[in-house]
Amino acid sequence: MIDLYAAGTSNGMRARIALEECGLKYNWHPIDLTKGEHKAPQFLALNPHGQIPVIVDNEGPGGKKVTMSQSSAIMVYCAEKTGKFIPKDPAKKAAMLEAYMSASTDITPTFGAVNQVIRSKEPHGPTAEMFKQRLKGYFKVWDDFLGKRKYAAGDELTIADLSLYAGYWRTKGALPELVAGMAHLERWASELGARPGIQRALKI
Ligand SMILES: N[C@@H](CCC(=O)N[C@@H](CS)C(=O)NCC(=O)O)C(=O)O
Repeated sequence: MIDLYAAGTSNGMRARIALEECGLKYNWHPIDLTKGEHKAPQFLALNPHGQIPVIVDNEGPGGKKVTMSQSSAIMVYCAEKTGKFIPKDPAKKAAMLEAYMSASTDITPTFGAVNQVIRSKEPHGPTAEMFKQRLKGYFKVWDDFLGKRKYAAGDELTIADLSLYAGYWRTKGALPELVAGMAHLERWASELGARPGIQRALKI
């Protein structure tokens, strides 16, 4: 059994989506960020960065326990453990890696930056706007891509889609204007959002 420590953020949901979609059994341990539970000593023992998500796989490689943070690493770990969502074909895998990194390292950190600026004590409007436009620009490119291919990295559903969906879902919930009017992105998102695994993951 796997233990998942997370909250309903895009990084937290990235880990939960991976577990659900890979069909891995897990215990859900919600971490209340507003109460600072991620800075408590018992949490810092799992991740000294004091950030969610964290998984503890009690039956990791060789039957040994694995403790892991970093939502994108967790996605790869779950996919490799179950043999799902990572293409076997090397060319398709290369496309998947590019798409996956864009979803994980462009979209989510930029959403995080917007959020941090907006929620800061003295929000700086031009900085917030700059990050918002950057995020919208990423989604516009994704909209173009998804007009030409079914899934984020081609004709196969991969962890790039699962990662991108977590970022899309958070952005749509908090800043819907940044993904408005993007028909291809919407077509893709409604297919992903209808998946039972994703629906279970996001029901918190
Ligand atoms: N690179 C990390 C980032 C994790 C992260 O930023 N977690 C946020 C929530 S989405 C968090 O725990 N924030 C609380 C804090 O930093 O104090 C990942 O992908 O998991």
